[in-house]
Amino acid sequence: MIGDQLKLRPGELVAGILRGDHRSIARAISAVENETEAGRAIMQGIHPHLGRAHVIGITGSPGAGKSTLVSELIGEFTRRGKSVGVVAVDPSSPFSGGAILGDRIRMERHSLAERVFIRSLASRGHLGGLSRAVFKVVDVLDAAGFELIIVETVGAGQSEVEIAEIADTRVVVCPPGLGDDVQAIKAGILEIADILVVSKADLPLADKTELDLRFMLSVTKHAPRQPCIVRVSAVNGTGVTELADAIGSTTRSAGGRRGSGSRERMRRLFAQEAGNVLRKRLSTLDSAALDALCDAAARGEIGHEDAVLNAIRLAMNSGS
Ligand SMILES: Nc1nc2c(ncn2[C@@H]2O[C@H](COP(=O)(O)OP(=O)(O)O)[C@@H](O)[C@H]2O)c(=O)[nH]1
Ligand SMILES: [Mg+2]
Repeated sequence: MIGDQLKLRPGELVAGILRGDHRSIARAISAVENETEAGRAIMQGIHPHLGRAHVIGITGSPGAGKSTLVSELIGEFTRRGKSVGVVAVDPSSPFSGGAILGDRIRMERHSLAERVFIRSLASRGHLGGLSRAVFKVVDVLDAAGFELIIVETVGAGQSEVEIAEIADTRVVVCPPGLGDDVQAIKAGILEIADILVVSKADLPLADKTELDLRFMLSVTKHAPRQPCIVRVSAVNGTGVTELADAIGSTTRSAGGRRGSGSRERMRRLFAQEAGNVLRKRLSTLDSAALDALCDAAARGEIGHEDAVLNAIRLAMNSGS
């Protein structure tokens, strides 16, 4: 039966991942993304094989030129003999650089196709769930032996924080013509960025964007890290080499997911996950004590905050 043949065998998939087999990788990603039993077994199986990849986060507003940049970087890194995994999280345009990339892969035939793996993840409008999925997909690609893993996400509030948690190197893409937006986003990006890319450097306003960024950096010299600025134009084919060099020189510098920053990252992940676990337990818990607590809260007999803490205690003691 076809159904039987397609059935996921975690052990075989793990072996396939470790061999770098693309079909196994794709199927394993689906399993871990959907949080199936097989997915959990796969994550356990690959656990001893993690921590080798250099993870690069690329973030910026929609249309900033991220996917185009990813495409250029794939070309540059593979020319340097590297293997590259890509995870694109972009609800608006699921890897719009795909066309360019498809052409390139067709041009260079098998060799490149084997050393590059691209996966788009749909945003589920659920930040915790999404970042969890991205962590896992990055781990699968890491276990598969990709030397560089690029994560493309739309930078908007929370997701900038997410990328800081995932990546060893954080690249923030700043397209020309942001105007006052540069000011608006500066607080967030300066804290997380290792590299600021002025994208679409062929456009006239790119000079102004670069000046704005340089000014921002000059007034925040006390910041713990000073990001570097690289101008890139996909149209003119300039700046990609410099960007790849800059990425290379940041390897494992400032913490990253396996470095000194990992304790903080785990703590934030726990805080996020704890909410999910509690929410699930509380909404499914069958408990007379909880019913009584809800009634008491509804009648105003117990303060809201106390009621919530009591509910959490009930959920914790219910075990599972
Ligand atoms: N002029 C110019 N346009 C670019 C450049 N890079 C990307 N674009 C265009 O910007 C638009 C958005 O690019 P895309 O890579 O999909 O941005 P993303 O949404 O950040 O992934 C597309 O129409 C690209 O053709 C560049 O270097 N110069
Ligand atoms: Mg994109």
